[in-house]
Amino acid sequence: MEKGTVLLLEKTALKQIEEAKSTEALNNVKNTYLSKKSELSTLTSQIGSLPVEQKKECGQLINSVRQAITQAIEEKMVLLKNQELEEKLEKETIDISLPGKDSNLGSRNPFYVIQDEMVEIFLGMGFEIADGPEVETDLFNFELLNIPKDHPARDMQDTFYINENELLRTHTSPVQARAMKAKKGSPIRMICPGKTYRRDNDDATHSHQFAQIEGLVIDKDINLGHLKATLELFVKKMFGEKREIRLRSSYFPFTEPSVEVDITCANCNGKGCAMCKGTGFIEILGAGMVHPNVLKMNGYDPNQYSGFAFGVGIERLAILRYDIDDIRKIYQNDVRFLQQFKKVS
Ligand code: FA5
Repeated sequence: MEKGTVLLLEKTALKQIEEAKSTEALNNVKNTYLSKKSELSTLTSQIGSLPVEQKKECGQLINSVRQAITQAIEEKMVLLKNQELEEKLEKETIDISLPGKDSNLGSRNPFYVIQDEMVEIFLGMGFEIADGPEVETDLFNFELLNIPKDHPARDMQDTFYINENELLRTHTSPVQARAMKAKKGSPIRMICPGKTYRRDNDDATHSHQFAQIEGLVIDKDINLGHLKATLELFVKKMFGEKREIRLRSSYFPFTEPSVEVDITCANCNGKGCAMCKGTGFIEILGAGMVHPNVLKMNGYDPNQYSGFAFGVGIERLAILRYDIDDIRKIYQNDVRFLQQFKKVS
């Protein structure tokens, strides 16, 4: 075994280690000089066959070369790993001055904007929120509201029947009866927003599914003046101080007297135009004093208690407020329509 060959091997290896530019290249060098198939390993295996006097010297030489190469590789490896990490970190820096991706924010349906606003106004007047089922019984939807089986008023509110006794409620008024039963004869001041259904033909102002907010106040000495003042305040908060209301006599089996409530037309300021069909007013809700029969049927003594109730269509208010020409647009989910309400929602 030539000493010079081993020293040359060391020199070449150290040079290659020094020149290695990446951990990958350095691993290749390591493989070449330190693996089992390397020249150094072959030389080691030949030591056994050398004459005794050379064995020790050659063994020591090969070991020191192996150590030198191993140490040089280890030191260079640390260096290269740090270098590669720094390069990677530099490449991955985030440019925080780049403009972000614009996310397309939606807007609330005008229906919910109006519903929340209405609820807020009534909560401010001290009303509580009550709730009732959309699949209602004939008893609550009609009977307990003074509309018995053969009553002609049922014709005005035909609906979708589940079976003979269950139906999709035609108005939120059944919640009046439910609230009275729950309060068991004590005073009530509640509103109930909710979905209602009718077998109405859909057109610009009618939908087979729509929503109402029911209102009910029962206490001692409640009169029509309380109803008028409450609705007047509601309309002014909703549509502005200039809006006036008008009460027209009407008929509902569950109120006596009954009224339809109109507001002055915003389009013509009450002068009369195409929108209000020349009348200067637009109808928004039905209301009245709770019928003594209804009080009696639901556990209140009409000689001690009186009350008023009203039912207002939410979509009808939404189309009036935003000048929407067709009530069906509220349900069609057309983004071009909905995006117009970004500012208000
Ligand atoms: C009623 O539903 C009564 N329950 C209201 C009431 C409550 C009277 C308490 C007295 C005491 P009416 O059928 O008029 O009444 O409906 C009330 C409101 O619901 C209407 O003024 C209108 O705003 C809305 N409405 C009725 N039918 C539809 C429909 N098909 N599509 C959209 N809105 C409707």
